[in-house]
Amino acid sequence: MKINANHVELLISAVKQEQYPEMGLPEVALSGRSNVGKSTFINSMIGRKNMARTSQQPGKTQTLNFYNIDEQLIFVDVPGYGYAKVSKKQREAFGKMIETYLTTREALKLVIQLVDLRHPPTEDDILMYDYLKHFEIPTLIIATKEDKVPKGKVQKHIKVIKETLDLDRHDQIISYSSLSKNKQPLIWESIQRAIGTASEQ
Ligand SMILES: Nc1nc2c(ncn2[C@@H]2O[C@H](COP(=O)(O)OP(=O)(O)OP(=O)(O)O)[C@@H](O)[C@H]2O)c(=O)[nH]1
Ligand SMILES: [Mg+2]
Repeated sequence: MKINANHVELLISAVKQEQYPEMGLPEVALSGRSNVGKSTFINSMIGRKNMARTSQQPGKTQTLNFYNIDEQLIFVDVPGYGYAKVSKKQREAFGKMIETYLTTREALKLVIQLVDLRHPPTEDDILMYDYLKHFEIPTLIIATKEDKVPKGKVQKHIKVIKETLDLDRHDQIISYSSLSKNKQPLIWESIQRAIGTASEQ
């Protein structure tokens, strides 16, 4: 199976379970702090500039956005956490929406947890990662914005992230830049491995 993202469409922006698409495709969801680059990551992986809406301001993505990729998988873009300007009420609503999706969705095969390569993971990043592990959700860590870290320091930053998250030995971590798109084949490989069983049925 080769994913070349020739055919990409937004299936739905969902806020509740009844709206999730029922196409029987495996799903890969993005998770991470607001503004870490989740929507940009999706665009870079599918080679589109503005399929998933991005912004320099945090709090851009406010719904669960399901993108059909070549009828082979669905990328689910998710609102970020840790954005102070969102009201308490809205934060709770986002939290509930994401929690429902993560804990009930059978089609979910992988969560791509984005962290910022420049900084140690935040308290929220640690909570999120622990949450994913508690529910035994397969996770791929992408340490993004690699283009902003000097080459010689990348490994050191990766080590800090591994240690701060107390990374499970089964979980892979890949540093990445949505600008340079290096290591994209490695990430596709990892995604394909995660959705493999489902796509072979
Ligand atoms: N230099 C650099 N900038 C990036 C990279 N990835 C994302 N950005 C920038 O980071 C900002 C936020 O990106 P988004 O993709 O909108 O972030 P998000 O995680 O979807 O944010 P929310 O929707 O608010 O949760 C934008 O200005 C992007 O251009 C990267 O790899 N390198
Ligand atoms: Mg977004």
